[in-house]
Amino acid sequence: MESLTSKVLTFLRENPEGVSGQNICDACNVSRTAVWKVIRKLQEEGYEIEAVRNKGYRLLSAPEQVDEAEIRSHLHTAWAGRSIVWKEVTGSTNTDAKHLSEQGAPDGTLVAAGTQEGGRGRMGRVWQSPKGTTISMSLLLKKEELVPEKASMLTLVMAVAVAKAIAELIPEDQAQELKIKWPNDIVLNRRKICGILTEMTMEEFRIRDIVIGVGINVLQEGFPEDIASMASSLYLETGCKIPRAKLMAGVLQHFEEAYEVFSKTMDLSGLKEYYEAHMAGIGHPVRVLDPRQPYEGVAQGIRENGELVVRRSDGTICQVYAGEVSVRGLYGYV
Ligand code: BT5
Repeated sequence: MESLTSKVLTFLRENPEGVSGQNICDACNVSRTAVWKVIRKLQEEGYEIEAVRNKGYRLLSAPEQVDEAEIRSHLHTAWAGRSIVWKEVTGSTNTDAKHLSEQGAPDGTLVAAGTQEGGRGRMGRVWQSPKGTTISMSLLLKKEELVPEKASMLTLVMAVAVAKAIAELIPEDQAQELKIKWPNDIVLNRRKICGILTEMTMEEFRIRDIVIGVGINVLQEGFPEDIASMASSLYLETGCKIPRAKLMAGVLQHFEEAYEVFSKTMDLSGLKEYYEAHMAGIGHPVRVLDPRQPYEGVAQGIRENGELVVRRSDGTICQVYAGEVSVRGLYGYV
């Protein structure tokens, strides 16, 4: 349910020149006092809102904070994030989304959190998501057309969406260095700023749901030693303090668009060109950390089904399925 707070915020954002209290009352079907109370609450939270007699309200600045109203006031999607569950603190938003799905949450539900105490990466790895600086969000998909063999492709669809959303909010020259590291990372200046974790739950031989989790390092000013050499944040790399709620809304918007393209063919043929144009390490030597046997080769691109194509030194072509494999540059993380 869209709250009055998020409606008022949306009005203020859509009318940077100002909007009259009466207009808001009429559109939301509430009293002027109700609107005034919301404005006061927002001001207490740190929103700078100017109230001009006979003219109305104007939003001058907003605090860097994330909650349901903030996300919603930036959101222009048809289905992605139309239902939002916001938590200040949680274990893992992916786990939350699965539980909510079990209880009947609809397709497109977004679960987002201020911090995760049990954030997960792939294969049981830990994902760090400190409070106040990161994005932790999970999108629940319950779509008839999604059969199990399609699930891993959604990680790549989301990677395209995240890359596009970030590129829109950082200076163009810096966006040149924004790359997708197959299959599930976004890197900027060769450092990891985002990880994606797609999980599928089966129910009697069919998919009950797919949850796509996205963690983005937005405002951190430093990293713990264990990941300091390979991780970074958008702030550290660009100097831009991007409002997290705005970026989250952008990710959802671009995911919806990318999913639309994906669903036409149910594979990556429509997104392959963008993916490869922004793919880290394409044409370069890589080491494929296959749990059975690691090997080296040159990354060629991706197939329509999302597999990585690697040419080995003996000329053989390997198709790498994302499931259990990581890829490294020969001289570093990327
Ligand atoms: C990932 O796994 O990159 C997937 C991360 C997905 C996180 C989101 S947040 C919302 C949702 N809820 C969850 O519980 N998870 C999802 P993987 O490729 O396995 O990379 C994990 C590795 O990245 C770790 O072993 C660390 O080396 C490194 N790492 C951990 N935290 C990081 C961070 N904040 N930034 C960069 N690297 C990090």
